[in-house]
Amino acid sequence: MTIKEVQTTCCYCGSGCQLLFKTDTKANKILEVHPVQGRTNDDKACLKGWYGWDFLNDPQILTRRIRRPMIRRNGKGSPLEAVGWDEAVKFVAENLQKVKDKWGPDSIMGAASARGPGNESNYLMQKFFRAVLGTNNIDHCARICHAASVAGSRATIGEGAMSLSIPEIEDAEVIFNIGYNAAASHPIVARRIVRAKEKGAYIIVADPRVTETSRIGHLHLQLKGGTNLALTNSMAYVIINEGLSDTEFIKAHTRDFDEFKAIVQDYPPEKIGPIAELDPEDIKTAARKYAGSKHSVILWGMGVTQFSQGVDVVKSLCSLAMLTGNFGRPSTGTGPVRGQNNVQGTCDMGVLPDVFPGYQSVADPQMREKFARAWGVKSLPDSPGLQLTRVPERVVHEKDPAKRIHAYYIFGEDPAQSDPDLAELRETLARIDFVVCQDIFMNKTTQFADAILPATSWGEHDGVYTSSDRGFQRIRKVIEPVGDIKDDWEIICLLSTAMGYPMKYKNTEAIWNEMIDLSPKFTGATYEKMERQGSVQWPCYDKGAHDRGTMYLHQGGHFATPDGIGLFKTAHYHPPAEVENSEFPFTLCTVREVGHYSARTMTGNCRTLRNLEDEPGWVEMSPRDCRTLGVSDGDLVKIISKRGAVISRCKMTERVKTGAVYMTYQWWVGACNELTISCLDPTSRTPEYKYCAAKIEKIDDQKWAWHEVDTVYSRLRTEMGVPEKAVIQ
Ligand SMILES: Nc1nc2c(c(=O)[nH]1)N[C@H]1C(S)=C(S)[C@@H](COP(=O)(O)OP(=O)(O)OC[C@H]3O[C@@H](n4cnc5c(=O)[nH]c(N)nc54)[C@H](O)[C@@H]3O)O[C@H]1N2
Ligand SMILES: Nc1nc2c(c(=O)[nH]1)N[C@H]1C(S)=C(S)[C@@H](COP(=O)(O)OP(=O)(O)OC[C@H]3O[C@@H](n4cnc5c(=O)[nH]c(N)nc54)[C@H](O)[C@@H]3O)O[C@H]1N2
Ligand code: SF4
Ligand SMILES: [Mo]
Repeated sequence: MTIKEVQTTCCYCGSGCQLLFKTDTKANKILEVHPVQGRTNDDKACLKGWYGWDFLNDPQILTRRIRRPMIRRNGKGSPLEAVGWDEAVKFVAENLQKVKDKWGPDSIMGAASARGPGNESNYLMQKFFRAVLGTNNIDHCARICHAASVAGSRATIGEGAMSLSIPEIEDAEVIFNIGYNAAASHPIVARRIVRAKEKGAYIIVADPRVTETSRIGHLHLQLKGGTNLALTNSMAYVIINEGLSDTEFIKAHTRDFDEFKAIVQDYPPEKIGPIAELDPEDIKTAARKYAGSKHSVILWGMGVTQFSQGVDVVKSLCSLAMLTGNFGRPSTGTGPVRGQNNVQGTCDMGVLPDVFPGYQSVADPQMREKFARAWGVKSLPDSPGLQLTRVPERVVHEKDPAKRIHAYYIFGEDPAQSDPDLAELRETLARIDFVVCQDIFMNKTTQFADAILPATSWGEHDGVYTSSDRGFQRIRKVIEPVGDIKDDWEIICLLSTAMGYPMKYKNTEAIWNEMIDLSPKFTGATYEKMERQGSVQWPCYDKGAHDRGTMYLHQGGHFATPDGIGLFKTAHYHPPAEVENSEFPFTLCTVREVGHYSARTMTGNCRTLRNLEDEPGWVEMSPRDCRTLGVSDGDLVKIISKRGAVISRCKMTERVKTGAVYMTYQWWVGACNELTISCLDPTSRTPEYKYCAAKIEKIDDQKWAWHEVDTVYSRLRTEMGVPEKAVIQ
């Protein structure tokens, strides 16, 4: 047996934990995995770091790895046939060209991947879209995630990323944790919050549920879902009217304070208490504590961004930090803690409709010229492209065929599981002329694919991920890929070459070097520096060893806006789009659980994680609601919204308020996105996943219901092509 040790970065959340793999190279098998020292994780990992790599063994529990390219040679309705790479690449290139010739470049949409592939493949994906296809219609899951944080932060403080680093959290004196359940979503970040508490920090948690994170807190603001802006405006009211604001900071570093002040004057705690279902005294305590330190940190997540008013809340949070002078020093500032392992990186690479790599605007003629010259093309498209949440609008709801999306290249995302209002999404995918999926697993979206391009997975290729706190870290090949599959970046090169724009790179480092030379903020972050330091946080401008990167942003109150001045902004609160009513009396909110991850192709195929939890998931309900409906813990119930219905298990818990129910979006049978609403924030176009109206029905015949669940589960597995019984038990 030849044993090899390889260190790599975890492929799940943005905490960026470092893992050491021991493999038997002869047998091409992983023998052992354990966390090792890293900048963000010390030497710790959560259960997904320890057990979340088993999908590499392809045990075929929920779905299976794709091992060969597949195409529907005779068009929609014909079967998927396994083919060689030459034929698959030719098929995709010809079909994309056909759509481009007939309907123009903007009739093609691309979704890239914040998961396994890494920064280099994403850089090439946006280059392919812009330079070869000629459109800015390229986006990724940040849209349905932290896009509101990017938009709201850039409008106020000029930079969309976390201003501080994960390790700095533990030296904060006050942590205001809003709409963020770190204990389930980023356990390694939660550990820093616990450490801060141990060191004496005061922890405030604003969440309508009792969570493992709220249990860390000293003060739990158990607000009504959807009332964040009422709360944050009210906190600003208290800070201003009690003379707790940092007037010197405001004068020296900000603008538009008066407009901000005028809006928040409508939000006295006594008036907001009943709206947000909070004790006015608790709002005052939160405001006083937050304003009482120069090491106050705000951490937020999806409970802020996944609302139709998400951008406004982000602006108000950045304004709270400016109001109290909480920027520009260690252990202070704002933390939109990015979700996926490489969602920060996929944004960094310009996989967004409005920016090139390094956040350089596509609307800026100088930037277009720079990239056009570097990429050897005459010109690049100048108008910002389409956001991926608007694809249904441009397919199902678009009357004019000339304005429709006719081709969709989906690379490492599963919209048919993770986008809102799945019935509408399925109709959208079915109506698009040509759909390409590039993935490692068969998923719900591949069923709609006209061509499937199989890629190597994390663990089977090299590259760089960006952790939530702007840290570039290497990922490394651990085992050899099995099957006729290729690295994502190689697949994009083949397609590009077939479409008349030859792309050739020796390895991921060659791609990385091209990218950093075009992106001033990243120029200093060479592979060599990452190797030496372990992690390089951007901005890092200079390749020299003296530039080690940047731990925190906005040093000395100098913001990332063009003139360095921060802008105060907020808005008036309004309720979510679809509120509870007599027909649908419950509010449905959709969240995460610790052991499973996003669309679950990966954790659903890890034996230990599958054994912890399986279909059809759970719906959290208050004991009072359970009594009223006559259902018990563990019963299957039907959850219904205007858009669909699903079956899931009732989890009776004191942790949720009466009238509010919660599902996690990990389940394929109990798929909550059958129910969610596709209402979007007008600026960030992020869906309101956290709030819609629903009703719950008791199911009298539980035996029938279990049979139904089993039938759907088995049908789904058959559609994925997995055998009746898992291959490896
Ligand atoms: N109801 C509800 N829905 C939600 C949310 C919610 O809170 N509620 N949250 C939303 C959020 S924040 C997000 S980020 C999205 C996530 O939604 P998705 O991005 O759709 O989910 P993932 O499971 O991350 O799916 C990624 C896909 O990438 C594939 N993949 C993994 N590694 C590789 C690789 O190396 N190469 C290739 N080619 N493919 C790979 C996986 O097999 C999988 O099919 O879900 C959103 N959906
Ligand atoms: N185990 C696991 N970890 C993950 C993921 C996963 O799927 N599984 N996904 C990753 C991804 S893509 C992301 S983006 C992150 C997201 O991580 P989080 O932001 O923690 O995600 P959620 O659990 O969706 O939402 C956070 C909290 O918001 C609360 N909330 C709901 N409505 C409101 C409201 O009106 N106001 C306030 N203040 N709070 C509200 C919910 O009760 C929930 O506890 O997690 C990442 N980590
Ligand atoms: S905290 Fe996130 S990065 Fe760390 S081991 Fe868990 S899933 Fe992986
Ligand atoms: Mo996310």
